[in-house]
Amino acid sequence: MHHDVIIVGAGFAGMYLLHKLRTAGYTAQVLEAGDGVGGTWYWNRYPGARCDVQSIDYSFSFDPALEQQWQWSEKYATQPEILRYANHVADRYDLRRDIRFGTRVKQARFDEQRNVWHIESANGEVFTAQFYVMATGCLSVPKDIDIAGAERFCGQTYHTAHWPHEGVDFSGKRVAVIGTGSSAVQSIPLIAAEASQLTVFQRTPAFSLPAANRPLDRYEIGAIKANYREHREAARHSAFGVPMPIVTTSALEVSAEQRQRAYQAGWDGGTLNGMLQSFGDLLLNQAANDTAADFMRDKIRAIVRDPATAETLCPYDFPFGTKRPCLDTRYYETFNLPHVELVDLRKTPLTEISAAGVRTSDRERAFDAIVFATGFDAMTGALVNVDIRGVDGLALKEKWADGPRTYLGLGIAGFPNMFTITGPGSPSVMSNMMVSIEQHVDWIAACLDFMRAHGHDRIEASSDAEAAWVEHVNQVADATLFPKANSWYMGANVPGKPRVFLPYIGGVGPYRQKCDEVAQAGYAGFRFAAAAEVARSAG
Ligand code: NA7
Repeated sequence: MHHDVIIVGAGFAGMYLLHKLRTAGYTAQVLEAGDGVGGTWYWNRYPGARCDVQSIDYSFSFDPALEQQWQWSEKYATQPEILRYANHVADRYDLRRDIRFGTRVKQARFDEQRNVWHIESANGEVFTAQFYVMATGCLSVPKDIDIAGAERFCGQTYHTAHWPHEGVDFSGKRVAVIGTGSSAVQSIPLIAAEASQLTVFQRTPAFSLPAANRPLDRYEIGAIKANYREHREAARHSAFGVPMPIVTTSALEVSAEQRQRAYQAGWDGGTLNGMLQSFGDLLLNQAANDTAADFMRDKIRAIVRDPATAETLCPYDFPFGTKRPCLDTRYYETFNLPHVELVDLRKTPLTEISAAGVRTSDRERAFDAIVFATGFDAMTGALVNVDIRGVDGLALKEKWADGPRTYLGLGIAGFPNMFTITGPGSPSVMSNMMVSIEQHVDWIAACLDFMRAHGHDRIEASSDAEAAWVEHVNQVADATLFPKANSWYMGANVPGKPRVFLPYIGGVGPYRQKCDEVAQAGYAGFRFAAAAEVARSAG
C-alpha cells in the first residue's frame, strides 16, 4: 500500500501529524504497535501514573475549539484522564480510519532508485511511502531487565511501562519495587496503601518535590481559558515549554534567607521547574546548585522520621536537576509507614532475583510480587529498535554507534525523506512534550508544503549541517552541570550505551527560532532534489 507519508506511532505526535497532513491533502498512514492511541499514556498504566506538566499546558493548542471545550479535572492529570483525552482527539478528528493498530514496524528501507521508503511490520505487511516519520516518543522502549534470575521468580512480576490494563490488586501482598525514578516515586505511595508489606530497592535516590496536586475549579479554568492563546504563545517561546518568568540572578549573590524564601516558594508551588528556575545559575554552577540540593536534603530529613532512612533517601552524587526531578504525592511520607522498608543497594547490592524473591549481598527477602520501575532506553531506543536503512543500506544503528547525530533532531544525513519528531538533538524531554511535538509537526508539514510548491521530491540533511548542530548541542550541554550525572539524559542508565547528552538544552524558544530561520532560508542545511535528478544520480 503506498502513501505520501508513513508515520510510526499513534501517541500525541503521530496523531497530530496525521491530522495536520490529512488537512493539507496528503495521504498518511499511522502504524501503531499498541491496540489504542495515546503512546506513553497507553502503556504506562501503573498506579499513580500522572503527567508532571500541568494539564492546562500538557494539551494540544492547535485547535482553539478543542482547548476551550475540553475540561481537565486536576492540576496534574492522571494517566486515565490523559488517555481519555487522547481518545477524544482521535474521535474528534476521525483519526482511527488511518491508524493501523497492532502493527509493530520491524524494518524501514530507503529505495534510492525510486525515492521510496519500504516499511515492513513484524507481521509481514509491507507499506511504501515517499516520506517516513518516526513519531515513536522518547521514553517508549523499556530498558532490558539487567538483573539475573528475573525469569525464575515464582510470584507475579510487573513493569511500570507494561502495566496490565485490568489493573493489579496488591491487597495483602508482599511487594518489592525496584527503582526510584518517577515511575516508582508515583506508584510507591499507592502500592503501599494496598500491600501488606512494601520493600523499595533503591540504587540512586531521586530528588522529588511535592506536586501539590488538587482539583481545578471552574473559576480557575475560566481564567486560563480566557487567556489561552496568550498563554500558549508564551509557552512556545519559553525555556521549557511552560510559561515562566526568566530569573537571571545567581543563587550566590543573595542572602541565605532570600535563597531559603525562593526555594520554599519553589517547593510550595508544586511544579517541576519552579525551584530550578528560582535562580539563573542552578544548572550552571555547582556551588549555586549545592544550595538548592542542601535545601532539598533538609526537606527529606524533615519529612522522614527515621534518620537512617532519611539519609538513604538523600541524593548526593549528582547536582539537583541533572537527573530528572520527580513530582510526588506523599512519596517521602510513605517511608514513615511501619510496613514500608527501604533497601540501600549501594550498601547491599542486588545480586539476583530468586524463586522466592530478591537477594541482596546480605540476605534474601520473599515477595508475592515484584514491580520493575527500572526505566527506559531513552530517546534513541525506539529509533534504533527498528532496522532503519538509508542511502547505500546505511543502518541507523551503525551510524549512531557512538551516539545519535541529527540535524535539529528532525533530519539525519544519509536518511532522505525521513523525519523524527522530538528526536535526539531537539528540546524533547527537556520541554513540555506537547509544545515540542506541535512545533515539529508544524515544521515538517510546512517543509512538505515547500517541497510540493517547489517540485522537490527528496530532502536530506547535509552532513556539514548535522555535524555543526551536533557540536552545538554538545557545547550547550557542556556549559551546564548535566554531564555530571549518570542519567538517562546522558544514556548512562543503559549498559554499553554511549555517554552523550541526548536532548537539546538551549531552550524551547531559541530552538524554535533556529528552526524557523532554517525554514525561512529555504531549509538551510537540507539538500533537495527532484525525482528526475534522484533517478539519474541513483542510476
Ligand atoms: P528512571 O527515571 O530511569 O528510573 C529508573 C530507576 O530504576 C532508577 O532509580 C534506577 O536506578 C533504577 N534501576 C534501573 N536498573 C536497575 C537495576 N538493575 N537495579 C536496581 N535499580 C535499577 O525511569 P522511570 O520510569 O522512573 O522514569 C522515566 C521518566 O518517565 C521520568 O524521568 C519522567 O520523564 C517520566 P539508577 O538511577 O540507574 O541507579
